Amino acid sequence: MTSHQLKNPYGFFAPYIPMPKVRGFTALLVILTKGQRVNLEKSLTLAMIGLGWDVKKFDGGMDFDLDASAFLLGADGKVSRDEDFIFYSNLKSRNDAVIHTGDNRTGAGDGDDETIIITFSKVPADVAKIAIAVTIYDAGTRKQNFGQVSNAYVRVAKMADDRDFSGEEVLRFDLGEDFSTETALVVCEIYRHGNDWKFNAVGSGYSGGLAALCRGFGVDVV
Ligand SMILES: [Ca+2]
Repeated sequence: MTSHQLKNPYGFFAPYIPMPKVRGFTALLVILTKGQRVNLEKSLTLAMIGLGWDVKKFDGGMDFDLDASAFLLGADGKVSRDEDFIFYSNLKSRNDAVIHTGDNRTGAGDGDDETIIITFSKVPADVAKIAIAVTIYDAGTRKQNFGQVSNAYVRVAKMADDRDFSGEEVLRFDLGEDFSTETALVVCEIYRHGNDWKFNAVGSGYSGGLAALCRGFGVDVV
């Protein structure tokens, strides 16, 4: 099957890429590039945000622990309370709208390393945007950065229920190799647009790790 241009359900022209058959079936998904924004279809009521990465060879000798997190932001781009920062020590948001399924300490193995589940109907009305980030745990002490990380991606899959971790993949954004000394990445944003939700493939790197991101999003950092 060759890649070809078709009008897809998201309303823009993008190549349809067949999923690898190793997943058990062949489906169609939309591959995004940095900065691209697309509508999430209304039938996507329960979404799994899967984040994955590999670590290049390096001689630090220490474990490389990347952490996914989600910031539930108001219209001003800040959290309205610290509990709206979802990460390895605060796995569930208000109303269970956003759930982090748990910390992976090594990133070993294939497939998603950490996942976040969003139930759109449960997202509180004062949340305008959900920013999804990946940061490097203890990057300063371990002298680690995203220049040592490869194959980072985020993908969105449609879940039939909250145990469906093999649902249909609808979006994927590969972040490429554009990073060097950064220790935090805002991978994507999922935001309200009228009565719909949209996905923005952000892919922006920052220094200062998770603490700097927290300060930027208005979370009190001890
Ligand atoms: Ca982790």
